[in-house]
Amino acid sequence: MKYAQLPDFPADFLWGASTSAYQTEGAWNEDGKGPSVIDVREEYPEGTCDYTVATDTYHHVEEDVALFSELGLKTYRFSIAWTRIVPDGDGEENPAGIAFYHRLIDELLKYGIEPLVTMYHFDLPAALDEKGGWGNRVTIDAFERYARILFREYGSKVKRWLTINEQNMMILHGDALGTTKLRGMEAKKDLYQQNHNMFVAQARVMIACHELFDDALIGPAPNIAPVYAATESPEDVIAAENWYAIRNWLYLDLAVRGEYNGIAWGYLRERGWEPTIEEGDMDLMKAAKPDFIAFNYYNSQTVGAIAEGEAINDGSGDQQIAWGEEGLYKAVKNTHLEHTSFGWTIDPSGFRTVMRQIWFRYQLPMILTENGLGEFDTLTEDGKIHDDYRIEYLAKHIEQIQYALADGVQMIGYCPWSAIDLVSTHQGVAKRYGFIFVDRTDDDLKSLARIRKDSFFWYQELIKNNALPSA
Ligand code: BGP
Repeated sequence: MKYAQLPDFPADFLWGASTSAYQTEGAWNEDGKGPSVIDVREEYPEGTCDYTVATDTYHHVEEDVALFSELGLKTYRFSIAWTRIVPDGDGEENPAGIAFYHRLIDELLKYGIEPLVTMYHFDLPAALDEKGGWGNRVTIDAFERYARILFREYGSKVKRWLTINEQNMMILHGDALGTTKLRGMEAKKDLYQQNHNMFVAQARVMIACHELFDDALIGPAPNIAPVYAATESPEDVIAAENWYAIRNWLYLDLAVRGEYNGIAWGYLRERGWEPTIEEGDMDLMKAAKPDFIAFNYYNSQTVGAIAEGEAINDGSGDQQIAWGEEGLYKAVKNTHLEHTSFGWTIDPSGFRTVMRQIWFRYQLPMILTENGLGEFDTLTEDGKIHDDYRIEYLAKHIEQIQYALADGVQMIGYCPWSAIDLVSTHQGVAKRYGFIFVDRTDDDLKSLARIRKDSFFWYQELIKNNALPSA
């Protein structure tokens, strides 16, 4: 459906930008920080760097926040490294790490930028991982304790919290992200136990947040992708619905309604992967209520039914990771969509689809916490980065928010990935997302100078006018 006129963005719309700790901070072992599962990772895709220096934001706090202010951000979404606060996950607190985030938050508040804080973005403390990670319920207690330290320290300054970033990606693609040592299908039972335990931990933290503060808001932050059926064949439609439920709704149904999605549960039961649910777990999840839904959107997925013994297709993978699963679905190439240089589908209208679906399913305000274009950027001789392709990508997605607003959806903010260049999770530094270029490559740290890209000035104008600049 088209509209003759699209609504304006609400006056208080939260224009922001996102990052995560391990992809930007560097200083991986400074000032008492303990190692996370990311830091102890042994393998990286060929030609990509590790995360030891990253964007070195740890040593550029004032400079970077001044740039975010110049950009006009209303909010900045970043994550706190659990291992800076509690280096081994559940032992002594680290005052230097706690002080670092006070400095960052104070700097943001100085410029009137609202901190939007992710408590956990893939970087589980390595010491907890050694004790069984999320498979061990000790980690639930450790996460609640860590969250309560964050509330104690930053609760008077931070009013919007995100619990766990992309729990579904950690469960579905943990080996690719380096977030779990488990490999292969035989590990799935353990993974779904970890999944359950993470939900219990999240529920405890949401309840604690509401008990401690009257004015703080908290929500989950999964990655949500629409799943299209490859054809009008009823089998393909069912395959798409199944994958939709297992990839997306499992995570939001538990976080919002405190219920296991029926299709996802059927899948787990059929394979013998149901988690052990302890007494009180489901009551706790029912009692925990998020105030909003944050979600990350990059692309859509197109799937079809898979015949017995059929090879898994490599048509159009989920973020280039998931291609299908025996007895469940196969990925199919969507010939209607273009791809980025890194092979991810580009699908702005899929963004509208998920905004509508999430809203009409849960009726909670929504904020987009990641969306963006990973591309090779070139620093040209004029000392600039002419990333018109990124501007086009963002403009097309932002326009979809206006369509969704016209559809009656309550979108309250948009925080694209990423505020500044960082180390990508799968493809190193060469794959850039930021509004601000950072002068380094995968094998040469160079000057680490910050340079405003063309998209920086474009987004700055957009925020100033609270409207898309005319093309
Ligand atoms: C999301 C993660 C981010 C970020 C992004 C882009 O899954 O939450 O941390 O990495 O994907 O992915 P990539 O860096 O692999 O291009």
